[in-house]
Amino acid sequence: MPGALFKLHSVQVYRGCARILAACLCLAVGRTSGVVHAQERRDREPNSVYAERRARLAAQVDCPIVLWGLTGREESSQSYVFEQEENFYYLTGHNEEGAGLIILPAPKSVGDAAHGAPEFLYLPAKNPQKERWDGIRMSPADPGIQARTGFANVKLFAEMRSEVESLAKNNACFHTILPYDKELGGYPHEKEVVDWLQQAAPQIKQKDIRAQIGAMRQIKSAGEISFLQRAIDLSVDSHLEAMRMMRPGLYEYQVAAKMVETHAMGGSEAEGYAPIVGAGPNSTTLHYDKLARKIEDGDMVVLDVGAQYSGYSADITRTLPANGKFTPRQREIYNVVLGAQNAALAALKPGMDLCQKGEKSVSKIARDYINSHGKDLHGKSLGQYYIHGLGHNIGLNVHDPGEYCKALEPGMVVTMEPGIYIPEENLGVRIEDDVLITATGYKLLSGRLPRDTAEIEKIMAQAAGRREEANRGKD
Ligand SMILES: [Mn+2]
Repeated sequence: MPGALFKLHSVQVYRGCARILAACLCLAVGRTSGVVHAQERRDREPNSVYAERRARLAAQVDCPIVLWGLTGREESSQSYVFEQEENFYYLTGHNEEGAGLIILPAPKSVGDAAHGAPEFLYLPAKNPQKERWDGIRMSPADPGIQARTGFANVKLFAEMRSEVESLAKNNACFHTILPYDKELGGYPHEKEVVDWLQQAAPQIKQKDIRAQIGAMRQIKSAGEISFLQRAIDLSVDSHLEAMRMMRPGLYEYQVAAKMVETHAMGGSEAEGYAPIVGAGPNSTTLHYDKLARKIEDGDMVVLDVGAQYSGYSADITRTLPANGKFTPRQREIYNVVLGAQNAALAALKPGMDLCQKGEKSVSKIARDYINSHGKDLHGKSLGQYYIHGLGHNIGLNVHDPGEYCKALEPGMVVTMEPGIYIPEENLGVRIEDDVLITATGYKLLSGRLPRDTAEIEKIMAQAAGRREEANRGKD
């Protein structure tokens, strides 16, 4: 078998390729080892990391955990590219359609624990006709599927229901992800899984496992932090590009397009969220996503744009003067927001929280700063124009699971994003950075991107100078 030969004597075979006699063999080896595997765009953590997460979850439950990945039919848009449901991905690293997962509770006796909890990954059957259209997918019959997925038991998805029925005979409950909104059924995927479980095992009580997985997702592994850092670095690059190109006359969508290009060329597989580039009056709309305005001289421009890398999302905002120079009023409001961010950062460490109030609240520190600095046109304090929270966890979702009033812990990654939005003045400012909570304080993961008005003006002036020079060169 060429495959076996390649494995045992790869060096010799490689050298042999130089000889015409062996060329055919090499071609055959190249084809079998290169193309038949399912492909993934994302970088992944080692299988041991996902297995350890499943083991930790198994140790917290008394009933089987039953989950589905997304089917790929959740989205009808023609531009949709499949992305796994986040909790399923967090536990498996599996990013293909139509998978299922069962994790049995960890054995309670010490002797059994060495074997770990039985767990099963369910995958669709191999479908060569479908693969001609959509590409190769993993299936239970693939050679080496256990090593590839990190599961000792990989079965056909069609067998999942009978396993659930059989488990229902010996268990009082199942854990799954229950829909947020019981009245309306929540997201269709969650409702679908719950309905399927209800049909397969009508007598079984369903319990929500969302909070347990959410608590684990809040503390990032070394691998997750490196993916987040990559997403953040690409976003810092795109914000620097935006600073260099920003000028009156451009459309908001042109600035956004450049930023998205920078992310994509750097290996980002998707945006973390729909890009926000809001100029003038649009700078006061928090989630402005129309990108329709022609940027005018004198506009402030809020850019809230972040890349996703291998599933993990950055979340970064800068606010720029369209013409490269802050007016005194723009600078005043900008510096109140910056001062609030710096005050919050100065207090940021484990034990503090993002609660609205209380002794440990960094949110309160930012709000107090805004309320005690600057005024609106009517002499009123500015807190009323700060209409959102100070920060949130980021990770597989740009708004990752987190509890605002829970103490921050080392390994959490959160945003720090105070803002002031004054519609009456067409003046919105938000400054948003991403920070890792460390044992003693924090690390500013987006620290390479300037926040200071003088630094921003300098970068914009240098770029304007280079543009002028280039234009003169054309004459
Ligand atoms: Mn944010």
